[in-house]
Amino acid sequence: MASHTFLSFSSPPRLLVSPPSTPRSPFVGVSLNLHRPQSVSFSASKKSLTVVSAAKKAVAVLKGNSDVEGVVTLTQDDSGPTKVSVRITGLTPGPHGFHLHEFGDTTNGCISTGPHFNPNNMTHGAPEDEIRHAGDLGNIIANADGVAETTLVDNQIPLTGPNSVVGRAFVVHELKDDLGKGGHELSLTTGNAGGRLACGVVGLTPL
Ligand SMILES: [Cu+2]
Ligand SMILES: [Zn+2]
Repeated sequence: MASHTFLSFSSPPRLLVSPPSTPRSPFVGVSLNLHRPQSVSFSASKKSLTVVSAAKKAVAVLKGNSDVEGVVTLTQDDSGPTKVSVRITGLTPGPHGFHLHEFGDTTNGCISTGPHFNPNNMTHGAPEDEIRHAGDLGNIIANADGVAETTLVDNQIPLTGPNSVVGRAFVVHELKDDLGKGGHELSLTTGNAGGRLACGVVGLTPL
C-alpha cells in the first residue's frame, strides 16, 4: 500500500517520567532522523506500517488584564500524548481552572477565546473523566508565592490532526474548576471557574 514508511523512534513512556524542569530530553537527538525520513520495511510485520514522523512543539504566552502571566509549552511525539509544561505567576494561592479554549482569538481579551475546546460535544469534566471537553485540563495549584508550576500529560490535545490545539488558547481562571461536580448551573459548561485572568494562543515553535 504505502510506498514510503517513515519511521520514528519516539518512546512515549519517557514523557510520563520527565521532570518538569528538564530543559531538554536527552533523547531529543533521535529526532534528527525526522528531517531525513528513511524508507524502512518490516519483514516480520504482516501489516504495512506507516508512521509519519511528526514530533511537534508549541508554546503559549499567557497575559491578561491583571498581574497574572505565564508560559505553557507543549510537546508531542507522533500520535502519543501531549506533554504540557506550565509556569504561571501572579495568582492567588490555591487551585485555578486551566483549560484550552476553542479560539485563538484575543481581540477582546480572553473572552474572545470562546468556550472550552470541545470537538466531541461533551459536557465539562475532569481531565481523567471519559466525559469531558478535550480542553478540560483541571486545575493548576498556585503556591504561597502565587506561582503554579506543573507538567501535565494529556491524550486529547494533540498538536496535529483534526483536533489539533495549535491556534487555540489556554486560559487560567480566577477560581477553582469544580470539574463538573459542583452542582452549580455552570458546572457542566465551565466548572464554574470564574473570570479569565490570563490567556495565550498556542503557536508552533522550533523543536
Ligand atoms: Cu477556561
Ligand atoms: Zn470544560
